[in-house]
Amino acid sequence: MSRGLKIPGILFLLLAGFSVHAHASIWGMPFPEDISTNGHLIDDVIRYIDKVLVIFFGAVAAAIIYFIIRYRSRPGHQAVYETGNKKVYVIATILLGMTVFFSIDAVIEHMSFRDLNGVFWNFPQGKNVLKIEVMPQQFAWNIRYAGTDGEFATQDDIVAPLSQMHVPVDTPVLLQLSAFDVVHAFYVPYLRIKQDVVPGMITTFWFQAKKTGKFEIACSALCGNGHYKMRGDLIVESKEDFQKWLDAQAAQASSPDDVWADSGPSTGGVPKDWGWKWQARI
Ligand SMILES: [Cu+2]
Repeated sequence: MSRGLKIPGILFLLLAGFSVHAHASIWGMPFPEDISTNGHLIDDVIRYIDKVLVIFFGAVAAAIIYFIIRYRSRPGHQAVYETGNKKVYVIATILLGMTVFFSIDAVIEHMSFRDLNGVFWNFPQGKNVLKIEVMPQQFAWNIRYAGTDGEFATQDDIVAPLSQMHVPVDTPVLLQLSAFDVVHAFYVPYLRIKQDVVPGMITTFWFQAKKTGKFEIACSALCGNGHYKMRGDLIVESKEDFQKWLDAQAAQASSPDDVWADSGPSTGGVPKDWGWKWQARI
């Protein structure tokens, strides 16, 4: 191999190695189990991005290999200075750019907005929807259910044990979240859900779990030096078990003060805005 080929060759092998490694980890290792009714939509987008990027990367890599071999330096060949501004090059570049844009960006945009408008922003309504309010703080999840009156910010609100979210299986769950201190993000890989939680603002999303069990809630926004331990449990249980648990919590009648975490910088007790009137969504 001539000296001129060594560096691009090594670079190519390195890039190819990284790429194979990255894609093997998507194709070779299964995603976490999808326990939600809508998670497959997210997986579809990820798989599409992965496939189309492999195709483009393969095409670019093959072209580079072809050109470095075809036009390598060798006796009797003179390099040609080419500015690349001939009309045909300009058109070829625009066409290539459009191919990439329409096969990657436009498709992903289409898939995303189809799923957002059809499913993720299409919040469930009706009596069987379970509503939960969540206020994360450094470094725990405060979780609240409406009491028997079905209203939040009233005396009979039920505050769950810290970072423990119980939900019934096969039931739409609608969450409203607002952060106490800094930006956190509510992340449940098994549900394919990741939602930013911002101070002074209420964000909303919904999910429906189709399998019982205990699943990790993680904070996925770097929120301070205890970020790594900001974990919670999502406990999906039968409707009967959930009702039993909720009744037991109501019977304990723990005040929000008993539950509010004081693990970060002193929080000064339960903030006034913990437990808000449920925000109607348009
Ligand atoms: Cu956090």
